[in-house]
Amino acid sequence: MPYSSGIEVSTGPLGQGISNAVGMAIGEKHLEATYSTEVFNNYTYVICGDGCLQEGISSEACSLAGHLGLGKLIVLYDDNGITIDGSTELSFTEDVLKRYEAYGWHTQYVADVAMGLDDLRKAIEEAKMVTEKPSLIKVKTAIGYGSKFEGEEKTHGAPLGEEDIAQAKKKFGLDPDEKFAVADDVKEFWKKVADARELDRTEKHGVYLEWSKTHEKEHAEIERRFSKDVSVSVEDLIKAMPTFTIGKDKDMGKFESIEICYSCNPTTYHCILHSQQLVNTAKRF
Ligand SMILES: Cc1ncc(C[n+]2csc(CCOP(=O)(O)OP(=O)(O)O)c2C)c(N)n1
Ligand SMILES: [Mg+2]
Repeated sequence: MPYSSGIEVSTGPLGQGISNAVGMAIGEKHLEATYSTEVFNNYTYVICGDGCLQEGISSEACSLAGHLGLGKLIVLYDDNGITIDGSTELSFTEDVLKRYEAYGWHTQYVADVAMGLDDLRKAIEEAKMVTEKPSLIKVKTAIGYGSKFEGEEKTHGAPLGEEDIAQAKKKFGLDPDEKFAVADDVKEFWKKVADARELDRTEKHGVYLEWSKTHEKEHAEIERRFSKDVSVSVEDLIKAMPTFTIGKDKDMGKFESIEICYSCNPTTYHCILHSQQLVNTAKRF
């Protein structure tokens, strides 16, 4: 299994990224519980905005995350008080932290990140200590920080313009005539981060290889999962499925779909299926 120092998912549809993250955190918990906490122990971080938390899909996914107690899921909510159309006062005035608390999440509030990141770092460390609940950290920010339009929806998508960019660069001590430039100290900082991550990745891979020596069966299974080899063709899967006769077999639909899920199970054990209305109403478990 090639160890990765990180997997990033960026999405356009609001609510989708945070919902993906819930799936990724479920995946981590499942692998950890099935194989080893030594080998599988990553965190899933989310940076999301007001729009993501307005979307219905995020409510459903985050409710499940709270129910499952996904302690390694940490969400940073960019509370900038602005969406594409203007102030959040126009359409989003609920108490987000209270809602997430009701979902069973651990919640925190960081009032400022402009003057330093210590409070945010502390909040992330605290979130990591809470192992039984997912964490939401509401972080107060300003959209378009440094622009003349700071705090306004204009900075959401419209170009700031030459003059505004130049004055913002001056404010941050950058040369306004230099374009697409990355300052040396920034490059240096990220080089250090990349080196540390690479070291971490190599160390974790070493732990996995060591563990694999005494867990041959599990090692083979993990390698199979990560090579995306389901070892079965779609044709064979279809052949293994039970057949039903329309009009003869009662409860068509619900009943058959669970039977089909079960017929796939021995070969697709690495898939997590989530279904509704299939247990009691279809008299199956
Ligand atoms: C499902 C979905 N609906 C609508 C949009 C269009 N849209 C793009 S950004 C945005 C507002 C997002 O506001 P927020 O998340 O607060 O971002 P900010 O303006 O603070 O950067 C909307 C409605 C979208 N991308 N996805
Ligand atoms: Mg916003």
